[in-house]
Amino acid sequence: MSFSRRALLKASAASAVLGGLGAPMVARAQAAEFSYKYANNLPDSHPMNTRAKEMAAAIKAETNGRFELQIFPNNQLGSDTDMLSQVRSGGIEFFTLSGLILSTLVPAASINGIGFAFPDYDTVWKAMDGDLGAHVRGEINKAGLEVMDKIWDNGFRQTTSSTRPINGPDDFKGFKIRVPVSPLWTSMFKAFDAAPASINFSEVYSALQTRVVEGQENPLAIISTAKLYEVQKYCSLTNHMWDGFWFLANRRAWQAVPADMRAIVAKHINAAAVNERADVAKLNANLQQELAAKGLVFNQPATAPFRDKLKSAGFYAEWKGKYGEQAWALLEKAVGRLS
Ligand code: X2X
Repeated sequence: MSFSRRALLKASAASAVLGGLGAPMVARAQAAEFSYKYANNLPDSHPMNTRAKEMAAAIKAETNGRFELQIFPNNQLGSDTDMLSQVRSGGIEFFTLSGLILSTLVPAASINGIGFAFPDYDTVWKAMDGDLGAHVRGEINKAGLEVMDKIWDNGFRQTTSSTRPINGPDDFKGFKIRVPVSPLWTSMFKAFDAAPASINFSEVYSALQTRVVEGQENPLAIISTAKLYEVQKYCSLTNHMWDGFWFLANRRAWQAVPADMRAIVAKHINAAAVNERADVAKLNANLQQELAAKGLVFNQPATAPFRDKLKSAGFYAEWKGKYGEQAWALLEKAVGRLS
């Protein structure tokens, strides 16, 4: 009895001291009503994550701490394939994913990745903020996921290699190239007679380092922030497709947020997307020199021979058939005739 009483007194004395120090902090740091996870596959230093941090702070401020966003960059919560199933089940609430990879669930979502469709960023944003993007978002919704209005930029993709530069479509013959997990990517590099291997981004650096594959393709902002230049020698500015990330949300989690708070969250996410687009476009325009200084050897092949090769391989006709007349017409309205 007396022993436990003394222990109790000691314990309460200790908690009084702790309480005295801790109380004001506890009063300030109120637990958020909603604490949602946002996961992605890109390094912490990529503009996607720097803008996401700003956006999380803005959301917290405008909701008076009621909505908290926890960011998990760099495949911390798994590969894209893992994270896609987690956002569907509700294990994570938010996830950014390339439309091309999302096409394993929503076939229409890869349409912006059709080879050599987009000539420049102006055309991209007009289409993706316009009818083509609206069509894709509608299909994402039908598949049971929520998606924010503004797509985030990944960029125009370039081809890197440890073995040889790509000067024209013939150099792709037999080329062992990593592609993301997506039927469109595989189809396009098969049309070039390359040997594409589907590998999640989380495994790309090591696949290049161990030479499981010779090359890969990504925008300069990723080649730089993911340090792929450390394990690649050549960078061919093929600009073969434009790729972007849809900001996805688990439907149940999204609808659990009151409408007024949802509007605040969506506003800041979409604003961050627009800022991220500017950051990435700037990086993609300016990184060549920096990467060359790190040892990458650059070349810029002409586009027409690649396009001709895809045409003669039946690539455009095949994908027009898959997406259907209506979706293909939206793409051609934005970029001009392809097939
Ligand atoms: O996996 C890739 O190459 C990346 C990072 O560009 C995408 O998310 C599509």
